Amino acid sequence: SNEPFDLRLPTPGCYLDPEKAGMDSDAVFQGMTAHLFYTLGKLATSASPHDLYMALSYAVKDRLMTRYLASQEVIRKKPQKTVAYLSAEFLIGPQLSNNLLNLGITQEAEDALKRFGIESLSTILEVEEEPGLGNGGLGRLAACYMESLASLQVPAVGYGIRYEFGIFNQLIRDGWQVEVTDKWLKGGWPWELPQPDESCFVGFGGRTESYRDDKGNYRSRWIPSEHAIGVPHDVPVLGYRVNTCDRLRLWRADATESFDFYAFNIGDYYGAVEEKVASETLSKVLYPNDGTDEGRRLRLKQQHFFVSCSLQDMLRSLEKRSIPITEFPKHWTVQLNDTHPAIAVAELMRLLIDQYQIGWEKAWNITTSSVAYTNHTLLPEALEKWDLGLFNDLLPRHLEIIYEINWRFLQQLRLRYPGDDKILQKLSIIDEEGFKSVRMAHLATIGAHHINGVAALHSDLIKRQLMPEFAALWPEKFTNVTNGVTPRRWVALSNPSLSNLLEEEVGPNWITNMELLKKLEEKKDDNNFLEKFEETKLNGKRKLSSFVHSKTGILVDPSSLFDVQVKRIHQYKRQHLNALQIIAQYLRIKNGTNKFEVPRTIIFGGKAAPGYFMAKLMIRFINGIADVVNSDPDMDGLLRVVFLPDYNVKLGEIVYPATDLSEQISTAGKEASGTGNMKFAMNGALTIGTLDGANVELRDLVKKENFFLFGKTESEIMDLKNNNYSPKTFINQCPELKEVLRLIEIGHFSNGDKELFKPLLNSLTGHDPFFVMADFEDYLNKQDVVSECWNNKKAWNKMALLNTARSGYFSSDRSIREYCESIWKVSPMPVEITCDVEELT
Ligand code: B1N
Repeated sequence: SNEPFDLRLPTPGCYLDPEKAGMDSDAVFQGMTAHLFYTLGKLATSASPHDLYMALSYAVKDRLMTRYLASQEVIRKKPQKTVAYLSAEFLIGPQLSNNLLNLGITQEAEDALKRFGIESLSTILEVEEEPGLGNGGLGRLAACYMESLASLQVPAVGYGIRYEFGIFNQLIRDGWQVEVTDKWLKGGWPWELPQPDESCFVGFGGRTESYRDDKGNYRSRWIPSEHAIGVPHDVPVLGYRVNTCDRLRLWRADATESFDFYAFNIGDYYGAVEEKVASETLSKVLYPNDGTDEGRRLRLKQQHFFVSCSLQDMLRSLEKRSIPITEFPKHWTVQLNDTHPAIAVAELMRLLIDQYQIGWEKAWNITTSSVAYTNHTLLPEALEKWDLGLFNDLLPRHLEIIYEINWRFLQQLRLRYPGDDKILQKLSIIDEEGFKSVRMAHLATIGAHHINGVAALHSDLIKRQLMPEFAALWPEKFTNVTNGVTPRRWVALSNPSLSNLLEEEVGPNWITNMELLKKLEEKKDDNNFLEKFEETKLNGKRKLSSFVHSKTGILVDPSSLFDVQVKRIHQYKRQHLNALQIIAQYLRIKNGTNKFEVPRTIIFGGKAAPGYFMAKLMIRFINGIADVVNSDPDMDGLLRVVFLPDYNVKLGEIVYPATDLSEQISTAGKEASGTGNMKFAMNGALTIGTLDGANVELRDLVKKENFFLFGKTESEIMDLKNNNYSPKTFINQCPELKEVLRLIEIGHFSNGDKELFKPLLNSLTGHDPFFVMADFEDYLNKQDVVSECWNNKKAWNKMALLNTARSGYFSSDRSIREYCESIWKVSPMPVEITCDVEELT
């Protein structure tokens, strides 16, 4: 049914018009046609959905370019402080839908697609592969922050790594997780701009030597034994309905020369190719650990690689504009997303001292006034420590610099705490116990002007537990910025029916001013409105139900309570606590002792680190329970359990709008913030949760009557720990828990296999490091309260509405404003665009 169309190109530059030109459906259609023909070599008549996705994406990318270039011009012409957000992970998710939304041409794109015989935009959006360049919350936070920076018109560059393989794809086979390589680049990824002429050299290994400079001073220089080249691949990050289009600059590692011709000539062909292969391995794959540090050599190489490229890039930007290097802090504010880029402290010192011949004191001043550090975890297994030998081997010059930083720091401490060797040992960058190592959190803390945690409780624990001595030394350095998420992706894009209702009620501005949602509180007793609100949720649940069916074959009832836990699988996040609770409910239904006839669909999603045995066993455990529950006719209409494979950003967009109950059940004190909790609340889910991370603030904001609280507090957990916690005591006090454990033990969820879940059972009944047994009964009781509430649908809807209405604080726009004001000292810089093409070229 394709009608003939003409192949004329759009007038070159027609989309430079600041208002509307190039943004109507006709122009989008013309752009697509041209890209199909010239970029993809396809005729419209034979274009596949993937071809149309590519063509539309290129046409949309074209429409970002004016804003992207104009945003760079603003900085060039009127130098302004720019945020450099350094992160080993950017979990940006699908790009097409977000760019259409931020440009304001979603409808136009849909109309253009109709002319290619495509009835709905969603069929094209579904084709997009997402770049999984992150593990979980930390990487997704970086993506939300880039979007908010652009939307707030703040000049910013995100610096990271262009991994060839991102986080693995997850399959479930016989209940187990199977990892499959993520080939996100295979169909071509239209959103990046390679900039080979802005490549950087990075050294590794070798040795240092001292020499005397012209003035007769002793200096050190580094003679690396290997090199890699970083080639920037830039992704434009457009703000919401503004001209600011910031940049995500991801470095790909290339070999210095594709062949070492000397080695080639003497006949060492394989030796010659070896270095090339080694350096290209650098940006090959993302480490799939969330919250554990493996201390692997290649990981340190990756970190130094992208940090060095990024700092060289910043310094070069000053040179290009003839700005003295000593003015670095006026032009760049460098944020370290956890310690993964913490080598920046040593690398910036090295570049300033060795490359730019700046003296130590001045260099240190420049470094410490530009660098700030965000801590994302207190878990000891996540705190990065590098073996001293490995570090020296890979970065000998950096180690010299770190020794000097440390020596000066320890001198300062000796003055303040005369004779106190303990404190020196404790705060030193070098850990002298056992295998000597470099503590990256200490390097970051000493080198930064601010250190922040990611939720109020977490920031408090950093000061009280993680680094009390540092906090006493520099109280003014320590601060909090509670995480946030972008309402553009997590409400406007993912939940169109809720967004329409919000717009009807409070106007369109809630998208950039989430506090306007407070106005919804007026509707909390308006039956008519509450029903409309419930209807938006039902729409989401229908969509998720059909997704669940298509992926797992399980039929779920959209009118049942959707109870969801999606996040990385981790013992501290306690998916097994949820699983045990399901078994208790199953037993009650079997015994006819269930108090409430509440149909529930319990949904899990999340990946386990490939080397994390317990987490993988938890997945197997959930699937074992799902098999038994879903195949038992007694459970029909009452209980369903689903493990959704391959949880990622794209799937999150389907899950958040469809959730009634959000599970945020980590052991108090362990989850630094959590950000899924925020996405759920915005979309009108109620939370069952502990007083952990940002849950604490969420409960304060939505008010305690609209939050299902359970569990021990952080200080109660500490007390248990300090008083020989014994899970057995809790098991013995709770007959239902005993029954649950017995059922697992006899192999009821493993086809009679009594060995399969033994490690899990032994952990829970032995040490129970995450206090699952201690919190079980309270959790189970609170789940009863949840069911009771569900039976009063009106009361439930009111609570849900109040969650949405009061969640505005968790917009990443608020977080970014706080970073700008209290840490970065940067202000917005609007970007004007004129029609004058000449001015831009
Ligand atoms: O960072 C998120 C928080 O909301 C979460 O609570 C926190 O767990 C998460 C090593 C990490 N902390 N640490 C990591 C990721 C990868 C890696 O290799 C550690 N992720 C978090 C955003 O603040």
